Amino acid sequence: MTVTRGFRGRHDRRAVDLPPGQHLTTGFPVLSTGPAHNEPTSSWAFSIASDAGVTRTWSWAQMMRLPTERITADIHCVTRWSKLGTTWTGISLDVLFEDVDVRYPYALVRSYGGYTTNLPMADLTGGKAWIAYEFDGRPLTPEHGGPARLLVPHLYFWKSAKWVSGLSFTTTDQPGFWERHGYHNYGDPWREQRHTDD
Ligand SMILES: Nc1nc2c(c(=O)[nH]1)N[C@H]1C(S)=C(S)[C@@H](COP(=O)(O)O)O[C@H]1N2
Ligand SMILES: [Mo]
Repeated sequence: MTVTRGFRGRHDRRAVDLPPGQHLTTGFPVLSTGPAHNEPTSSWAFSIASDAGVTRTWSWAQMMRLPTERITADIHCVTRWSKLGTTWTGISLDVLFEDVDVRYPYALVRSYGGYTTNLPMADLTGGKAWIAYEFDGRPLTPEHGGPARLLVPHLYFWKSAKWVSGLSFTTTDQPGFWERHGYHNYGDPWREQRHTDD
């Protein structure tokens, strides 16, 4: 099928913008392995650790004083729904990494409740990943990861850890929860990296 780019309207992005095997959803499905683990902002903290010990911790108040960005991104769940043009407010991980030694090849991201997911550092830097705390102009709801979640929209959405609490730099790649349970280690939706051997 041919789509003339000039004729693409807001509601006609399907053919060109959907990764293989995905379909559009207008809702916002909730996918979690268990109950929501939203931490009150009074006790919420985000910490970056390395094998040299805890490197940096930000309280909610400290995090909210950092420069924020409005992000518009398409999101793709491995269960085949995609949502185009979602809007978020968040803090780029580049901001958090400014005064941290980031000379590590991988990170293991962790969440309140124990969820983990692994990413190469190259996918968390360079304007590709955020700590998101607003969706569609409103505070992130608990079921979608509030008060804050990781947002890495260029990879399948399981990499976007809800109720995020921090990350650890690692020298070797340490698979996270879904990566140990049959999902692909990297998860590029455009290459359909859904399962371990895809
Ligand atoms: N902490 C945590 N983060 C998580 C999950 C989870 O179970 N726990 N599920 C992942 C999966 S598989 C997907 S598709 C998205 C779903 O996000 P949503 O519920 O906001 O749509 O969150 C990801 N982040
Ligand atoms: Mo998912």
